[in-house]
Amino acid sequence: MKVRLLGIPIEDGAGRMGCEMGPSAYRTAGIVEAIAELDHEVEDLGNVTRGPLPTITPPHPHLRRLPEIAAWVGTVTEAAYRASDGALPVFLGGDHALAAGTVPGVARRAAEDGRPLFVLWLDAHTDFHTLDTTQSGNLHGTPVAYFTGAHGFHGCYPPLSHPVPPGNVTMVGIRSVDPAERRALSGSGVTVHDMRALDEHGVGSLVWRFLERVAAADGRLHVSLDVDFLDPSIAPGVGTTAPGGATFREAHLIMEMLHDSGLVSSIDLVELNPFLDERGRTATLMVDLLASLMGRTVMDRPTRSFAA
Ligand code: DIR
Ligand code: MN
Ligand code: MN
Ligand code: MN
Repeated sequence: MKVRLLGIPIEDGAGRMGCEMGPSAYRTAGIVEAIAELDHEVEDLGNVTRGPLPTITPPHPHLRRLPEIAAWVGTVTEAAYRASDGALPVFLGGDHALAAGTVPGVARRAAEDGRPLFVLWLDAHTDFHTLDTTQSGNLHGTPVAYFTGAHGFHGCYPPLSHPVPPGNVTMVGIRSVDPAERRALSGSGVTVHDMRALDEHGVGSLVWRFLERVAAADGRLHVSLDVDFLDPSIAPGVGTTAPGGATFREAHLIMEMLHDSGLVSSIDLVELNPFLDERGRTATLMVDLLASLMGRTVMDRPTRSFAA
C-alpha cells in the first residue's frame, strides 16, 4: 500500500503554541526513511495551507480561535478526502482539532467505497466537548463530538456529510475526562477503555476485541494517536501531559497488532509540541510507533489471522 504523508500545521486548537512545528519535527526525525525502509512506497505531499477565514458569530466568547479552526476543518476535510484516494494517508499534526477534518474526509472516502469507518482514539482525553460544553475554550477538545454528529457545531464548523456512528468509535488510554464529556459519553455508544480497564484486562485483549469487530464489519480503520496517550516520562513533547499513561511496551504492542490486522486505512499523529520536547525524543518515539504500525518487528512471527 502506498503511504501518503500530509503535514497539517495547526496549533490554534491547543492551549499553547508550538504544534505548528510538528510536521517539521517528524520529517527531521526521519519519518519518510522509516516508512520507506519497510518497503512501502512513500509520497510526502508537504503541508496543507488553511483556507480563508469564514465570518462566524461565536456562540460563546471564550471559544479560542473559532474562525481559524472552522477554516482548518473545511480545508483538512477536503485534503484528507483527496489524500485517501488509493493510498494510506498519515496526517502529521498539528493539534488534535485536525481530526475534525481528517475523520470526516476519510469517512466520505469510506462511504463512497461502500465500507463502514471505525475510529481508534488513543488519547488521555476523550475530546468529546461541543462548542457549548468546553470550559477551556480549546477546540482540540471537540473533534470527536463533531465527527460523530453531535449537536452544537451548527453555523460554526462546516456541515458534516458523513458522521461516524458513535458505536464505531473506541477510545483507549483515557484518564482525563471533564464532567460534561462524561455525561455526554454515557449512553452515546462510544466505547471508552480508561486506564483502569487497561490495567485490569491488558491492552492486548481490549484492542484485539475491537479489531475483531472492525474485521467482522469489513470496516476501514482510522487511528488517531495523541502524544499524551503515552506516559509523560517517555513522551514529554506535548502541552497537555497527564500522568499514568501508556507505556512504551503497551504502545508498541498496539501498533504491532494494528499492523497484523491489516485494517488500518488512515492515521493521525497529533499534539506533538517540538518546543516542549527533549532533543526530539518524543518525535522519534512517535516515528518508531508508526514504524511498528507499518510492519517493523523485532523478529519474524506468524501473523494471527481474523475470522471475518
Ligand atoms: C480538556 C483537555 N478536556 C479541555 N482536552 C484536551 O480543554 O477541554 N487536551 N484535548 O489535550
Ligand atoms: Mn486529543
Ligand atoms: Mn490528549
Ligand atoms: Mn474541557
